[in-house]
Amino acid sequence: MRVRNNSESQPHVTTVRLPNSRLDSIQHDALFHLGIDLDDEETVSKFTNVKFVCVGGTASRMKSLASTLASSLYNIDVGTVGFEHSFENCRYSGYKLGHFFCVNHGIGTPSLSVVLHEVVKLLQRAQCSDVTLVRLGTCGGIGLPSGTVVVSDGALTPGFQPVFRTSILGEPLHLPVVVDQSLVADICNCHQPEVDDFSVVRGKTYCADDFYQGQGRLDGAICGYDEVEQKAFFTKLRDLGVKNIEMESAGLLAFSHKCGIKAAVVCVTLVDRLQADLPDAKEEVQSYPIQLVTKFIKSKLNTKLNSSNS
Ligand code: R2B
Repeated sequence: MRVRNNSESQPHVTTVRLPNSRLDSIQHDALFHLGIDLDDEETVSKFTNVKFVCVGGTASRMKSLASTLASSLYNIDVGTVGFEHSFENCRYSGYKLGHFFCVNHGIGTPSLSVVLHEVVKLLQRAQCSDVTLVRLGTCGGIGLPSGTVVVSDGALTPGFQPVFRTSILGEPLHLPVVVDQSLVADICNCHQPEVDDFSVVRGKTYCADDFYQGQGRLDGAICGYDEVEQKAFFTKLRDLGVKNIEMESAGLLAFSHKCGIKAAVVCVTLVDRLQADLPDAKEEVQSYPIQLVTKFIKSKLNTKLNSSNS
């Protein structure tokens, strides 16, 4: 990302600048899965003021988040919210209003990476600046009751290393997982234990590449281990400081670091994996990351608006 400092007296403005210089010379480009033509200046310009991109697995959770943000940031009644741009197609759904853009990513890093490529290309084309990306997800906890919110301060992948394993031209490619610890602290600080119905913890996340064997479940269609080996896996994770298991954190943190965009992962536990394999949490726990991240975005936007007015 290139840092543009417009004048000595103004704060640094960090404009999205992706590490692919070829993008500048492509004649016609479109975002195939978002259904956006990058030559459509009217649509692209609607995204220029985006400061927060929120992603999460399901379209319904992202719509619920977008409605909550519209109401909380802009006092728009949840029932009447009209987005400046939205799409709901068979792959992904997205909702843009004011400073936020919410989009779902499906399950796992392959699905996530497709949408991330297209979202960050849109941010660059729209000349967005000072963007923060947050994943709001679900996960299994390690020794945490269902409904606990975990803010990731690291992510490990199979092999127990902080690297995202992907491929390039048929060869393995390992990208480092880098976490912005001040962003983690800022999000955690928005928790109000006296008001909120949920607990927040920070810790490492184990990013698996499968929901069943990859996460040590005994109830998959195939299972090549027993209860003792399952327990040893969880003990190892716990000893490494892992608080939760999901399937996207490492990809999101490594990809956004490579693109120079600040990012964080906030997930709610649906089951304590030391007790059970099957998620057992109430539906309402899915609102907990939404509540926490809404407070975070609101506080950051207030700070930005106050500093630009002073
Ligand atoms: C958590 O929940 C999903 C699987 O049910 C997956 O996206 C994840 O990481």
